[in-house]
Amino acid sequence: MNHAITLYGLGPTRSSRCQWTLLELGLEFEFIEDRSLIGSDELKPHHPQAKFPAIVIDGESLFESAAICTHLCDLVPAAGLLGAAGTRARALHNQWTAFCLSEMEAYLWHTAKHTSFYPEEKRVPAVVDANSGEYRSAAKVLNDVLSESPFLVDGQFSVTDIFVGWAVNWGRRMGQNEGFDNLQSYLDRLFAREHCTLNPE
Ligand SMILES: N[C@@H](CCC(=O)N[C@@H](CS)C(=O)NCC(=O)O)C(=O)O
Repeated sequence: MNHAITLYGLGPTRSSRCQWTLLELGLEFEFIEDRSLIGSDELKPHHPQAKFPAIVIDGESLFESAAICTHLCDLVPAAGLLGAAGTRARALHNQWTAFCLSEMEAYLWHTAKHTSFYPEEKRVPAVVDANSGEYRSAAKVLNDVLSESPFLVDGQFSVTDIFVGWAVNWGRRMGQNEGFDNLQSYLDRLFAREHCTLNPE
């Protein structure tokens, strides 16, 4: 089935999760990459906070990268990137995306805000160490799981790895993955994929 798809995003930001998912699924899409749309009235009909990513599928808007990637995979079940609703594979996908967002990515984002995004007067340096401890506690969980399996769900690549891999790579880029060798091997497996959109720098 053909869909009219427009993705709003920018380079290796969280929109790259959606871009990678679309490429893996073989779906055609228009990619609007325009930094000036962040915070704009033009983007608000698609994302109420005018952030990236946002997507429009057959005229319907959707935001939040986890919701977008999961929905895209539901549109193309034959691609095998996501277990069907009600299966153990889908439950594990839900588990790891929730874990990734709440136990890992939130702490990286908080640190990024307090080290570079916020104006100096709003930054609280004390949060950085606390955030690092929280992130690394969760990263250790993944590092242990990945000693048993190359990927997070049923031992094979899935959209869960596109999603979680982005946060693990952000942790690496922020110097937070030291000592977690399985996370680096995991990223190397992801970097090797043809459609990978993770920032390797
Ligand atoms: N939880 C959201 C995060 C969205 C988000 O914060 N996106 C960033 C880019 S990666 C953004 O647009 N930031 C601009 C801002 O915060 O004003 C998701 O996963 O889609």
